[in-house]
Amino acid sequence: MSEYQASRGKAATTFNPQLSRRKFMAATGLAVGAAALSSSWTAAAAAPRRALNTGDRVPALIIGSGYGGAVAALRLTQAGIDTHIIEMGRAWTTPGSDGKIFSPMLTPDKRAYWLRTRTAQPVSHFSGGSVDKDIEKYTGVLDCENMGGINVYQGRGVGGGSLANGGMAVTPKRGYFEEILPSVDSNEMYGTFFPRANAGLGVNNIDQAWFESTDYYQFARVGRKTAQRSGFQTTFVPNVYDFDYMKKEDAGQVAKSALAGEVIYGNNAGKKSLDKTYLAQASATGKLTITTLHEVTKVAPAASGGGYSVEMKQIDEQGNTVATKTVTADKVFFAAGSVGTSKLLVAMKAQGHLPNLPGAVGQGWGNNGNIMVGRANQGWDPTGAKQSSIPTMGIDNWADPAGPVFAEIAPFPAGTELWVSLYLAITKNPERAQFQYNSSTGKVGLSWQASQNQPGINMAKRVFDKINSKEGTIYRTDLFGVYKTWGDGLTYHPLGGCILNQATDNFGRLPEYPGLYVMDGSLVPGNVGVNPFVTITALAERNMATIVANDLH
Ligand code: FAE
Repeated sequence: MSEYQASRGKAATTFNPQLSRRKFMAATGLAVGAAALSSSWTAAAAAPRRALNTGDRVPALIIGSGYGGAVAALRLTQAGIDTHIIEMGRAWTTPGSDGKIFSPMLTPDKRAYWLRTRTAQPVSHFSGGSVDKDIEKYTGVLDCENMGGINVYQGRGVGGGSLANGGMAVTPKRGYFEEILPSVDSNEMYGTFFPRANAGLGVNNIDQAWFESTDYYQFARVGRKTAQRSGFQTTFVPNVYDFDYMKKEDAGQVAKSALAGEVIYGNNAGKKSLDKTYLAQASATGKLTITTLHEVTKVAPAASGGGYSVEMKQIDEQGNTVATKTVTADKVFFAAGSVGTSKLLVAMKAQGHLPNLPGAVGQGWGNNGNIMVGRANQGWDPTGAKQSSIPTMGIDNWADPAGPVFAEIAPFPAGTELWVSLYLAITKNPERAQFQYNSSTGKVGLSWQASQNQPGINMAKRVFDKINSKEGTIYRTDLFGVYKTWGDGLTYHPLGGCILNQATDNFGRLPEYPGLYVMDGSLVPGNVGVNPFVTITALAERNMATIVANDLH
């Protein structure tokens, strides 16, 4: 008998074993944040214009179109530089046979996952069994990359993580930011670059009166009430999902996206992903080209004429290589994400293509302390059959040295009452790992071990044990495996591997190779205490301001 079943009587929790796993499939792993906008935004979406070809020479090439890449693209194109993004994923602009661009949430199809034949849902189990299902192999939007000891979830396509994420737009606590990045002028960050990033991303706040009244945030109100009764502080969290659009969804005036549970497989409306914001603006300069379904595999100094030779493979929508190309770029911006950039740079150093890169390249990776967990509420605390997929409330226990946790109160939109409170806890786990090149396989691995999650679990446990004890409730042990309480085998927040002012100079330059830059989450030292994309965007804004002013002419 599971811990859950054993305590049912005591907790008087309502649980329907008949509830089909299918209903959960949509709801699995929703500890995120995300969304898309009205048609005027869609019209502005950045579109690929011309694929690069062997022999091309370009002034600026950006590897990856997530937050770091999008900021670099906007600031370079505004400075008048012809800029080319190489993105391994698709442009998410063409509807499928169902008329929608992205896969439905409850019945994920090939559009949901990056080159997998079976889904890898973050909340992987329900009531004693796996909720995963077979799908067609396709260049879908969400990658679950197994890095040995941990599954790292990442967005794939024009817009990177912004396509798949929950949109939670959190400026980090100033004291902690200063602790992790002491070389960065925090006055400038909090006075100029965080506000610039929030404006560029289109961050907005939920109408609190609507939050208090709508059925769709019952789950968050229950999460808040139970946290506060145990003495924990809660806070509203801004988001890039357009909350006005969401209210119209509720009123039945527009097509539902967040209120239809869409998030980690993409939002068909409502969300200001990067293709609607930074990339659309960069595209509007007329100076941006995006080459999709091309993966950069090698960067090395060009044999003649200066600059860098960049090799890439072109893939089809099933992941098969259909061509290899080599172009030359005067400047190359690595913005392939913490894992993508670190893997590339570690491989280039080990293979002798960029041998002078410092030893700090590949070091200091962390999972932002991510731990997921679910609680079974009392029968009188329903979380609602209707749930918005966009989180907007967090439990803030960061100041407690024994349990430093910022926990997103996550939706579980299964379309039916579950009485489950789900959380994505960001803990202050100090554990770090390194990327290492394996010369026999030619691949780069990550040294993270499952045991390195324990400090994070201990921190989360301090918070949720207290809530359970106060409420007379228990953990759900059926969501992350069979009799497994903690969702500790995955992260949504890979950070580090090429840390600012350690692997790079204080602005993301790789000084051993003038003209090479790092501009993404790999600059952030493993943990930022909140959901990371606002920090990644603001740091990129800061670094690009210096680079544009000093390095371009
Ligand atoms: P990223 O956005 O990952 O972009 C890198 C891009 O490079 C991708 O488009 C790749 O396809 C591409 N790429 C990689 N390698 C290559 C290559 N070799 N050649 C060409 N292209 C390549 O990097 N964060 C928040 O702040 N709030 C949230 O609510 C939130 N929820 C999340 C939910 C989910 C399900 C996931 C997966 C993430 C979530 N995150 C959230 C994390 C956030 O999306 C992530 O920190 C950023 O996307 C990282 O930005 P980067 O620019 O570092």
